[in-house]
Amino acid sequence: MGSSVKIDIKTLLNHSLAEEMTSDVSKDVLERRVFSPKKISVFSEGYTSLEEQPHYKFSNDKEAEKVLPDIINNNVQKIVNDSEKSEKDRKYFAKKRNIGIVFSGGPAPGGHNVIAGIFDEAKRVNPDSTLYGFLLGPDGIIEGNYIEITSSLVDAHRNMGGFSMIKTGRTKIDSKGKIAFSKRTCKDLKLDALVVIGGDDSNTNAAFLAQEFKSSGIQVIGVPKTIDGDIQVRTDCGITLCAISFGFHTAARAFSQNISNLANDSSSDVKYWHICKVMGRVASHLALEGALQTHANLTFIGEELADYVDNERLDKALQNDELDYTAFGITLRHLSRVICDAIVRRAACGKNYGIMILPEGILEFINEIQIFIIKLNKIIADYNKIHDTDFHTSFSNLNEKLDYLKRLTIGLKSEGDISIWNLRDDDLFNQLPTFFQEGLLIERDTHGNFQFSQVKTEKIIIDMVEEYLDMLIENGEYKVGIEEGYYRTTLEQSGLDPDQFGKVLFRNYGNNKFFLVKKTIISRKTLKQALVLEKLIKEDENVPEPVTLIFDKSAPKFMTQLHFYGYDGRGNDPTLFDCNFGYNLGMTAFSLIANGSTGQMAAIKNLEHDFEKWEPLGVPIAKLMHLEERKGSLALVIERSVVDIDSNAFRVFKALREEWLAANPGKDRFRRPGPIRFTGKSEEDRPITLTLNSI
Ligand code: FBP
Repeated sequence: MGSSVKIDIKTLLNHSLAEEMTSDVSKDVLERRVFSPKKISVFSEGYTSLEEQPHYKFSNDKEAEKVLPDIINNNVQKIVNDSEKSEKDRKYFAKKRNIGIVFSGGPAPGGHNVIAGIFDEAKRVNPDSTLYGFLLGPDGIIEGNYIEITSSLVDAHRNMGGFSMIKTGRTKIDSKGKIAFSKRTCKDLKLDALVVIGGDDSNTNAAFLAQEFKSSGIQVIGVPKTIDGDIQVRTDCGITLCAISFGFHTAARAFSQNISNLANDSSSDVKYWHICKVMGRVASHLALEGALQTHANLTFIGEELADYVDNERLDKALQNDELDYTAFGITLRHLSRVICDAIVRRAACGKNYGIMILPEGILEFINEIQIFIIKLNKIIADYNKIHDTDFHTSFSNLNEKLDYLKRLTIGLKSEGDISIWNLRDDDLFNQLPTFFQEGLLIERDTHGNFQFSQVKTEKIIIDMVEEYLDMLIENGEYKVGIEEGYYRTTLEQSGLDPDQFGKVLFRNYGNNKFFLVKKTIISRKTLKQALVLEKLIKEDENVPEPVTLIFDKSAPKFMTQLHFYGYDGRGNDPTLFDCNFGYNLGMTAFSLIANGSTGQMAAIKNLEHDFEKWEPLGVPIAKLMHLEERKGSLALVIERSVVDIDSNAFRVFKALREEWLAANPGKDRFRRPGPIRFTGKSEEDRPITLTLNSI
């Protein structure tokens, strides 16, 4: 720095440039806050009404009919502009209201815009209305912990990611006590309506609250939120009423940008396989969208694996007039073989690197693991039911848990336990690595879901891959292909005859662009033996350096980098699609409230088309419910949508995946989706999956 005078720190910090550069609020945030999302035309002014749409049919679940009698007969309702509203209806529409809002479950980009949409409509219609935000999720309702949502609070969060305005939580309002406390909070606040912004489980909860609150006149409206994309609404005859939940697009774009950056790095440094686990709980929608966005070399879609049939095994059994049930569904071992095959094929073309996408819920579709998950769910649920304590409290460490499982197999169980855990289960379970046993025994979430995000799925799979690749190295099958031109120049520069050595070194010399070292040459020692045998060198001579160099380059190292994409995408600021989607869902929720609905979920039809075609709807939550295993017993929940392997999006992926694997001498086919852009024309309109499915 020489003799230059240092500016004192106080003056430096007070300098306008330093203040601007160190402000918590970046220019992007400022731009986001003032951006106005588009409004569906019905919301532009005046009043809306609801048009019943009984032609959209759903088959009711018998249990839902029994426990949700007051909302099970709701129809789909279309929100329309209504300038002819009667005076009485106008008064009801515009009455002063108190509305409570709660986030439930994991954050999803676009959530703040749902609140902004409700706020703007509620205040436009009646500036005296008040919005309350329950803090930290459903706990805020139970415990009466809330804040008033003011315009300055809303303005600070417009078009911003996260749920930080009022925060979120995963508590389920499922007991009589919790429902009573919630009712008391809502009554104390004189709420007219409660809006639950959540996933399938939270909207399930919203339906139960709608039923419970009906007699008190408190309306309950759900809003479909989740990055997982597994809340989709289709009628019995397959008409799509809501193609996706908000947050999915942003998370998928955020993951994809990171994954495509890795593709850039990996194809430059050519030494790593990047293993990218992406969130999505059970469904593989995010993995599929990620594949379409990035053209990663290898992507697995859990839903496809579930349908896998090992035909070889099946045929073999059929020859003896037997049916081999183990041929249906994929095993971990088989999955690892499929992965190895792709790695070996790419390496043969000189590409010992690549990008692999694994959905976080892939294990759910692997038979042997799914059986463990189901059995352990049941064992834990039974234990909790029989004993007056919680399984995870009683057995705080893995050894105690394993010990309990062992006791189930040898009859030391307490009276009443059902031994679905047999010796074979115990043996197989004990063969799993400790971290994976711990993962499978992890506590289920409040809704009884297996917590996939906490299991190192990618590690268990890659460990098996590494083990098998070692075998393939041993028997000479896994080799890095040597490019013909490079080989020739390397040898010719040292005065060696490429043809003479090529025939001895390679198994496909002369008829390929990439040469593969013979399977028998697996070490420098076996290399020398081959050259001596073919009299290219003498026993006491060294292998020529260029030949050793070529051999070393052909010997693969399988180096991986493991990544987990989840929380980062969940917290991303929303794409334009999610800004618009969230905001219009908020206005839809308000319209449903102002027109007297309850037990409905705000939805938008035609998301897969241009914005001009978007249609706001209310969808009856009770009609979307069915019985499902949760915590070892059947519970009424909203059915999750998983990837449809007959959909256009999946079929396009399937048709192109061989090209994207690029196990050929050509170029990789990576796609650069680019960063999420808030302004500018390059930001896409909607998820690729939706666009393809609309064709
Ligand atoms: P929601 O279903 O609540 O939207 O949460 C989605 C999700 O991000 C899943 O993709 C993931 O498996 C899970 O949440 C992670 O949960 P947690 O926040 O408890 O770690």
